Amino acid sequence: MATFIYTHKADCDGVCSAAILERYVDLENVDSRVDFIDYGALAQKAFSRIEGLAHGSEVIIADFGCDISLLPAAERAISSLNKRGGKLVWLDHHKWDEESVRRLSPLAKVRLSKSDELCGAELSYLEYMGDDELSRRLAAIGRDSDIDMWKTNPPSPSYALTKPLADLITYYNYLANDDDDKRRGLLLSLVRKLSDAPLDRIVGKDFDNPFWDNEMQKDFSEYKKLETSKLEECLGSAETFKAGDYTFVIGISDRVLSTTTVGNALLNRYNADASFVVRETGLISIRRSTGRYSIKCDELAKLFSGGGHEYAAGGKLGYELKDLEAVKLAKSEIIKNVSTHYNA
Ligand SMILES: [Mn+2]
Repeated sequence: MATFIYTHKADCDGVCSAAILERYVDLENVDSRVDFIDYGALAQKAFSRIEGLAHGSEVIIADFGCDISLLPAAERAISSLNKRGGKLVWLDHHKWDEESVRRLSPLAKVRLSKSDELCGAELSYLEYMGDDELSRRLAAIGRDSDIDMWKTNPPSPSYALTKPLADLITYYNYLANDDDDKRRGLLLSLVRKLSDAPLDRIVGKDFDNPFWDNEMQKDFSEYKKLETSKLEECLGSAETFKAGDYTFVIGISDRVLSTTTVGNALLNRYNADASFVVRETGLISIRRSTGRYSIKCDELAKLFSGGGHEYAAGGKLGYELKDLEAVKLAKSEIIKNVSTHYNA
């Protein structure tokens, strides 16, 4: 019997969820495997693995949501797991559609929170490690990154570790590119360092020296150099437009940059009310400026077949930005859709 843990690959909340759950399986002294999940192919892969797990396996998914596109694979995987005496616990704070909640709730222990109530790491901490101080602090980092840090502009994180940790996660995803095993290796080393971390470094306020580990420090410096040059490139070529009573800004972002970082940098540089960060893959991240509660990012994301939170959301264009023509088309499409939305 073993426990299989899947958490969202993309950010501090997912990685801190994994670190907390890693502490749980260590404490319970059970065999375990930590892996990372994301929307699309990675989730399909995870569900087909879960479908074939050995008798009595336990699965925990944290900080990752189900939607209608994943539902058939998820349902099949959990049913098959249950038939073989296994069980699945799913902890999340993304917005689920009703159909997914209705069909998965009888099959698994599904614990959902509102997006800004409890993050994935907090749900993991409360469910499994309620007595553990380090887990409580790791959960606070997840919360800082997902919910609290971006409430002020510019962001002033409560923990020195949050922002550099978010950057390292972005960097490792970048280095791995599409190599799932490489990504797992890089992120897992981070998870192990966090689950074993000295408590005073997790809660530390040393913003100049947040890391306690040479490898983390070295990787972080390399990331910073790359980030600076790519961010300047993006800010320099950004475009603003007005719709409704608002000023919007569009930036084309290299995938090494975290969309959160770029979004906030664009909002600051152009004093805009909301930002559209477009990646080469055609994915769009939408973020509003502090206090612009009247802008609903999830509503704007729907214009691009997406969704998310009111304060931040994402969608897609449906094509890649391979050349300047595609970039031009992307910008004009965003301007047109958003203008139509506010004039309707
Ligand atoms: Mn989260």
